[in-house]
Amino acid sequence: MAGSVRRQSVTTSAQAPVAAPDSPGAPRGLRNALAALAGLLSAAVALGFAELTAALVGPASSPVIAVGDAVITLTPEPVKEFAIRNFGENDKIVLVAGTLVVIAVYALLLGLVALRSRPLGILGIALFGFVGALAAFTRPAGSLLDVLPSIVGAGAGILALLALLVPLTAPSGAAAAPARHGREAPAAGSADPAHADERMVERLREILGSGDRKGAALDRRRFFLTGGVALGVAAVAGGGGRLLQRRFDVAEARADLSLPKPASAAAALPRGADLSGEIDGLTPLFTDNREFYRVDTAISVPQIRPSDYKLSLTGMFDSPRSYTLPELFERDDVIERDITITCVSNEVGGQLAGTARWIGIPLGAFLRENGVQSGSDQLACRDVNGMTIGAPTRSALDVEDAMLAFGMNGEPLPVEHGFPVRMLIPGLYGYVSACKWLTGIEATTFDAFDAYWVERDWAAEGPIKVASRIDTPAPLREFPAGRRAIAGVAWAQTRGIAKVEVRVDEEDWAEAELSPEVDADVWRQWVLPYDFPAGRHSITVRATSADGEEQVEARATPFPSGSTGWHSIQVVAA
Ligand SMILES: Nc1nc2c(c(=O)[nH]1)N[C@H]1C(S)=C(S)[C@@H](COP(=O)(O)O)O[C@H]1N2
Ligand SMILES: [Mo]
Repeated sequence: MAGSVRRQSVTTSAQAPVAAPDSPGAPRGLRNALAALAGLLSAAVALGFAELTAALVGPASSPVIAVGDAVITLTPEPVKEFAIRNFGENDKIVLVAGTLVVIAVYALLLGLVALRSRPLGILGIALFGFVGALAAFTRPAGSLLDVLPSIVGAGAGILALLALLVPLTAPSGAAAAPARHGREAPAAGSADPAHADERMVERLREILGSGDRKGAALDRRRFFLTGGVALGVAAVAGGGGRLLQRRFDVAEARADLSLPKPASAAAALPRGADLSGEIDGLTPLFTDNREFYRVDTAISVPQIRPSDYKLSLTGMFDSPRSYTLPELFERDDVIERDITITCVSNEVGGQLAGTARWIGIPLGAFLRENGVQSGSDQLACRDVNGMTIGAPTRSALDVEDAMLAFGMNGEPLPVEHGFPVRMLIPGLYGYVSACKWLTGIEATTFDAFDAYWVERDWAAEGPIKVASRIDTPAPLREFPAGRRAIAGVAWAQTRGIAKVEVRVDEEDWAEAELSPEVDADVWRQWVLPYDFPAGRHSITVRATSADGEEQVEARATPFPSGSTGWHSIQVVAA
């Protein structure tokens, strides 16, 4: 038999086995495909064990979440804005999906590399674990323990990879042996103590050596068996891990909480305060909690147990202290207020604004009580993950109805909206006033400290701009010619809206009817019935605040201090 260098020969232990013509040599394409699949399965096992470990350490230590968080932190502002603009509330789902796709591609390549060099394959998974560990550890609230899921995951991934490569690179002799010896004996050599060393070396080479040797046999059956086991283990570990992570969920604790009765209730709504019942497509006066826009940097929503909650005051206070949730709930100055909040990232005509009835305690009184010092011009607000939002101390003290809120539309704050406590300062964009999951307020100065968004070049102070938006008709809609309502909302928190004007095509501006004012901090709906002749029309809206500021016509992007421009849409009457 040509080229049949048998392994029995002691002298060949250092030689690479050479293809035996009768060995079941596998097509190269198939071996590569299976190696790539081995990479993918190993990644699944790694992620599965990481999730399982994260169930012990905490959800934020999961490498996918931690890497996603790191990506958010490191992403340049224009890209982030693009994501908020195009994916809106789904930006985090897109990010996690994107992270998983990158991991999958990496894993496929890693499988191919590992087929050629196992050490390189192992290194590849170790690197993958290192990135996860680094991301988890360097989170603002990260600890050394947070590296554990990545390390355990990488270890499990390496074992899975090695196990999956064995059937792809079984030495040809082994596979061919039974045929040659004509007996059922995969263990032919192992019973013989004389060959024990040789077997060891062989095993070692099998596990660590270059797998892509010519003629290595491919044991498909064993590969799919091992692969099936790997997939099952990954699913059980990952699924179980996710399930166990639910023990961190605070949904139940939130449901068990009852809000204090406010000492000062919201003012009664004026008659006909909400016009949305009469006009299809008009934004309701109050936004349902479930419909409320959400903007934050948290991939996994922070879960704070009410019993663990502590709000710490630090920095330039005369008598700083910390507060538990009952200490806040039991105060006798609890207020209930209707307030519209808006995001600096809102585009002209955008949806990043909402109105709720909030319950909380007055921020100004709270700060004074703790002796906030006159030298402080910034409050560095920290959430439970260490995210920072810098609010001007002046506004926190002086803006009427600025509050530490714990109730939203009759319920404890929804977890996504900052449970159990967030800050609200009417008239400022959320990124400088509305810190959710608030656990720390440090009285400091703008000179001494740049908060998260300011570090990313957003304006340090963020007063909201006068804005108005057309809700109906919807842009680019075709509707029957004739009379129909043009309607929408307008806001200028703390000042109030005095006037909304609408222009159709090149006609004069016409003043819209406004819904009764609920509060200067609440948006106003506006309506203008209009007779549309058949044809194409453009509709433009602009608002004026009660202190006489007209909405700015010039277009500006949200970055760095909020968009400006009149909202204008095209419609067709047929
Ligand atoms: N902890 C924390 N609070 C945060 C943010 C955040 O990323 N983290 N985003 C802010 C921004 S930019 C806005 S516009 C508001 C949005 O509040 P909402 O999600 O309840 O609508 O929350 C603010 N509070
Ligand atoms: Mo925002």
